[in-house]
Amino acid sequence: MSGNRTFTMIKPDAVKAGNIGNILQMINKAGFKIVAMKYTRLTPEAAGGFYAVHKERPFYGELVEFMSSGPIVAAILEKDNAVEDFRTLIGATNPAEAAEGTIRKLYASSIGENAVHGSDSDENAEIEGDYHFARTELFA
Ligand code: FUP
Repeated sequence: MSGNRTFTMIKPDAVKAGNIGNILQMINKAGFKIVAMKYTRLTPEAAGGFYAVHKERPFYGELVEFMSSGPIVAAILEKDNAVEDFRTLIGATNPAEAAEGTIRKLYASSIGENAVHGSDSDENAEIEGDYHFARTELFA
């Protein structure tokens, strides 16, 4: 059975562009309930730890730099089939390939600066939610 929680971040590009409100409205309209949320800024260490799975990838350095470049909004969302439905709402990693009407199609500018994060499994949703909401010592 699929779980009912996922984890998201509104990334620095979308915060900087003034799209927090637009994105939260899309999330609510799609039927997700916000069960935890904070406006914060990741240190490079915190961003690096979050994306540790990508450590060996060529884009890791840029990803860490970007994710710690400005404030973000982190949130835990609740809905039946949350992980899959949220991935559908945000669209493909690369906005050029994202479906019409998705958050990334509307608000992302590139594969690196792609407006939002969404967990890719129930297991990662729990790990990522805990990372942001149970490890406050990582944040400034
Ligand atoms: P997603 O699950 O859609 O967020 O995508 P991935 O887990 O594959 O990638 C995580 C983040 O790494 C992306 F949001 C942006 C960055 N990335 C790049 O910068 N370049 C790439 O080629 C792939 C991912």
